[in-house]
Amino acid sequence: MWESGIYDTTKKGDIMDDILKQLGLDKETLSGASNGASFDTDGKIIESRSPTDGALLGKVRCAGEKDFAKVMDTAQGIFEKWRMYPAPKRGEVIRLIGLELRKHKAALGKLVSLEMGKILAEGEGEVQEMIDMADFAVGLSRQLYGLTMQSERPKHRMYEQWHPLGVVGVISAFNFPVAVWGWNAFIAAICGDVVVWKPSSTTPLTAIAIHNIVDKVCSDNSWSGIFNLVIGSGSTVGKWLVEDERGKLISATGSCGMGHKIAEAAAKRLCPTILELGGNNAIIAMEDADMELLVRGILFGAVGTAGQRCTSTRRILCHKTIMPMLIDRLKSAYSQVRIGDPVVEGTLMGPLVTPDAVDQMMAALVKIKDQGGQIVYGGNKLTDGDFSKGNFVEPTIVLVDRPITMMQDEVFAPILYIVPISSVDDAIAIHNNVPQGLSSAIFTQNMRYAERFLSAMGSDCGIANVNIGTSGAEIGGAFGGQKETGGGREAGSDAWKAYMRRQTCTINFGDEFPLAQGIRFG
Ligand code: UN1
Repeated sequence: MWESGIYDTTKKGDIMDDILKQLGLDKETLSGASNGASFDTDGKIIESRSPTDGALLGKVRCAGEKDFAKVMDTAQGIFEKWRMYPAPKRGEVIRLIGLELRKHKAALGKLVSLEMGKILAEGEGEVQEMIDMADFAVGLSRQLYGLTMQSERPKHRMYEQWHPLGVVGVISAFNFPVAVWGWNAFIAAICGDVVVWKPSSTTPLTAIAIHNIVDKVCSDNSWSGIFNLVIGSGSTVGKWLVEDERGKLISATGSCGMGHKIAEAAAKRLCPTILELGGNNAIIAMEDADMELLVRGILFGAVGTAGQRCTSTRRILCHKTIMPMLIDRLKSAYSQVRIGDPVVEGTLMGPLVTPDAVDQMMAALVKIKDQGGQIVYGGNKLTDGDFSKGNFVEPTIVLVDRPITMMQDEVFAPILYIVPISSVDDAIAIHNNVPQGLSSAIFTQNMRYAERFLSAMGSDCGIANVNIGTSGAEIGGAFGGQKETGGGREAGSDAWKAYMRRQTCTINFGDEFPLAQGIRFG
């Protein structure tokens, strides 16, 4: 619950009030567990603090165990009706949600920026990503196609159809507090599923705002309860959600460590999962790369969102002939990055999400230096003046002669390694030699290099780009990756199939009883 009078006396309080007003929300009506759930007194209170200056943005009461059970019961009840509502009509509800989100794009973008720390343009971009997803889902609601097969038996017809799964649990991360929920929730909803969302406890206010906007549209259309929200930690609410038999699919975004735990718990009850976990994304820069595009691709990929995307560029595998030039260009570009309050126009890089994230980056840099990494740009916390209360760091470039052990890990911070390579084969071997497999890119004008990179002997990632960076994917494609990234696919293409169950149907319209494989029986 956003309790009244809890805001700091700083300007953050005014911004929050303004956002609340624009979103048409009042502080008292918001809670950490919603749809039919009243508070269980054991729901813990958590705080949401601005990563920019530590100001208190709001307090939220988490869902207690009884709240959670109520939400799951309600969700299950709604599912039994929603699954029989025609898919194109389900799409109509999502269309109305898309319209409502458009109205609130600026305010929601600002709330994301305020609570998570990404710059305003990226905060709004994320809301746009959710709107795009709504549009995509509306179209898809008329295209949940199944195939018709030719039966080997006379007067038999065979086809497959897709039915909803049931209650779908969505566990989202702090770094995309809005868009990733949209990828899952809107697809699940047009598929006829009902969604229970556990957002990151670091960004509860954003989740509450989205939930209220979306649920209002649903209740205006007599469908309240398609989207549900349960706030709390991974070890309580997250665990309940993954283990609850009523959940028929768990879609989770987060670290590889978190993914392992979820996969094990879900596997115990044979519940399918969609896992979108860590990345360790590289750009291969060949000797003929268009420098202008390359530098822009690296800058957006490595510095954007302060290196806190799962698609962030972490490694540059650079042809040795262009390495000195690239380093010079990058240093100059990095020195022009304006670091500061993400809500202020013109800022290019905001803070890291928590003080812990800063500590983790600094600890990683110590190990990187121990392993022979040479910091050629950045490497420090920013602590002076305006930076003193926030989680600010310098974007950092590290040179290594050859890959070091630390390069196997995903550090969720703006650390970029540059490694020399001498051929495309050399680059691809280094590229694939990490546990994760999310996103990848090559910058080249040589079609042989590009096609080699895209071939089955090339990048082993779920996303492979040419002359585009590793981050900033469009929603139309299926999003996700291989190896420790978890193998799940979300958003576009035919990712919807994971949110439905496939049924193969065979109909005999003759008066004989032929068996498949020509078997004669009795
Ligand atoms: C994430 O960081 O979890 O491709 C998602 C991108 C965004 C999504 C990132 N569209 O960078």
